[in-house]
Amino acid sequence: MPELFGHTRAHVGPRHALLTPHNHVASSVPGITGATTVILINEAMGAKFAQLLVTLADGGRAGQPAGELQTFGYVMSGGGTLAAGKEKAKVGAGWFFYAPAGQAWSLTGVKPGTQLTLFQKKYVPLPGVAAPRAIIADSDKVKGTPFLGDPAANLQVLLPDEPAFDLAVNIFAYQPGGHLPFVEIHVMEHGLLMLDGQGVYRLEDAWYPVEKGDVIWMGPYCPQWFVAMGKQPARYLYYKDVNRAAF
Ligand code: UGY
Ligand code: MN
Repeated sequence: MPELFGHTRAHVGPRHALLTPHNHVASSVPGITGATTVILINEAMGAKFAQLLVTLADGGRAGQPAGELQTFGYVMSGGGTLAAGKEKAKVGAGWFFYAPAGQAWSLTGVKPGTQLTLFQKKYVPLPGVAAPRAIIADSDKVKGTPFLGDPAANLQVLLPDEPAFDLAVNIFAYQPGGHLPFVEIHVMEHGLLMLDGQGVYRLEDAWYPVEKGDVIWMGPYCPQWFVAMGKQPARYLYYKDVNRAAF
């Protein structure tokens, strides 16, 4: 969508935010070189996690040494060689990885223009439960299920649904006209990237037209609802904190 001079669809508030690609300003992030990196969401916005957008140039590299952060990454376009903990694979568009806290990860040997989004969060261990393992996989191989029985809203859960994980990342695909069945209000936060298509997102008491490339932060208890519009299906990737009642 073109943005009129001096105008933007973006909004940043205490409980939700919408950023469009027209708003992006790059930051330097340790471990990411030969790249344009945008910190889309982090504590400064009010979130308890960070979401980054990384666009790698020829010879660019992204990675971080073992530390207290866990990292989930999803490749939107391009590809390269990914390592996470002891896992290693050649990856392309639609692939994702999970590097637990205490394990290093890297993306090297990239095709110029490779783009990925990262979600990072401090891990909250669960007493008596072993920490999660590293994962590299192709989202095309993850089976989707109709959300609450609705075939117009298909949900792919990318990470294992196990108590060891304190975050989840899913892909929602909606047929045109498909929508969330009700206005959700929940304690979990979301960081969301529109992967395809367009629609209208209700956030608190505002309705936003959204399209591919837009990013949304939904804080705890942010009322939320989505309807897909247009001629093609809409898809979004989203983060949520899970499996911990108090921390
Ligand atoms: O998992 C979720 O909370 C999801 N249904 N929320 C959303 O798509 N905004
Ligand atoms: Mn939700």
